[in-house]
Amino acid sequence: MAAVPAVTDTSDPHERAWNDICELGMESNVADLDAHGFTVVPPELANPNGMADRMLTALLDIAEKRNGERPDMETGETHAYQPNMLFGAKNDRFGRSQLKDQTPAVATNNPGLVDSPFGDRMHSIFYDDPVFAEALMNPPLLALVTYLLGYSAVLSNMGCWMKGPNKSNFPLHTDSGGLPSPFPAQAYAAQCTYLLTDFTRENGATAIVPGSHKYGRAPVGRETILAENDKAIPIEGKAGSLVVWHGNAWHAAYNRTAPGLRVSVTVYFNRPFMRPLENFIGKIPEGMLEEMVAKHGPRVAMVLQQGCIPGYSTQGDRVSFTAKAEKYIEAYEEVSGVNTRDKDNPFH
Ligand SMILES: O=C(O)CCC(=O)C(=O)O
Ligand SMILES: [Fe+2]
Repeated sequence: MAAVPAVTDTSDPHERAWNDICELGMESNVADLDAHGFTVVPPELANPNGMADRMLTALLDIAEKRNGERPDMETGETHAYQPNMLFGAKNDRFGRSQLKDQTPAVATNNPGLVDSPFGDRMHSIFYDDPVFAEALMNPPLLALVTYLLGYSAVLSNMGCWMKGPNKSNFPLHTDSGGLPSPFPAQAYAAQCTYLLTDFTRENGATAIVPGSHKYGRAPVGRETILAENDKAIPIEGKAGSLVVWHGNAWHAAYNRTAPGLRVSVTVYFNRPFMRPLENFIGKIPEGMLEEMVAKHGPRVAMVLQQGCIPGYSTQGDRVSFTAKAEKYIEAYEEVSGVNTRDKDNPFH
């Protein structure tokens, strides 16, 4: 039984966020987030209507289309021991035509970094299948994101990680969205990871240092070496689980020693004044936004950055960008009763 029960007056955004958590029975996930900086939501809650399997199928199709080869889930041969390449770029195997002027994705001064720590990273997947909008608007995910970042949280990017057997750990880092240390205590970013295959140490699970969201800074130098941090633990969970962590938490990934593939989708959020990794303003195909709003409600437009005003370069742009954003903000506020303009309130 939570010390503060669900409330009926939901005009206060903090109380409203807590109400959402209680209605979903996710009080212990919030306790995990506060105490340890991360939480695992089990498939019973995180995976409605076989959503994880539908995402996996969509991603295998996307990979086949983009790379000309269907990923080998059983052996992981298609993704094994890939070279360490730039995050945004593709390597020799994944997207051969894009192979040009590449630099390593993560610093090579990290001992043991002899191959790619993440295999294939597939970016900009959102438009390829409607299952990704469903995953974005999944109530348990949004309840935790709202708890961390408020009702005005926006999607920074959504992408897939597909990793076969490899030798390199992914180094420890934070997802604090480029904030310099020391960090403010409250979250400015949150990472949500859908596990589409089982995560175990052998399967190359994400690693986390419990409680590190309270360190107030990012790891530097040798602190980034996973093998040297005896406080790091694997985040283990069944396919269909959802892992959420506070942007300030120190995390990494273990190398995969087992055959097969580790597949996950990350849904990364930040506060609305931060520059997102992926740009959704003016990019969503005609009719798709309206369809999503009809299906998921007006918050989907806000989450997809439509309430944000992009950088302008003319007087006219400033005026028309603002008017456009206002339209989405008003529609959301009218239906939800949430006031997202109260910028001093961390839960706004
Ligand atoms: O591959 C992993 O599990 C680590 C991923 C990561 O750093 C992230 O999702 O922010
Ligand atoms: Fe990360």
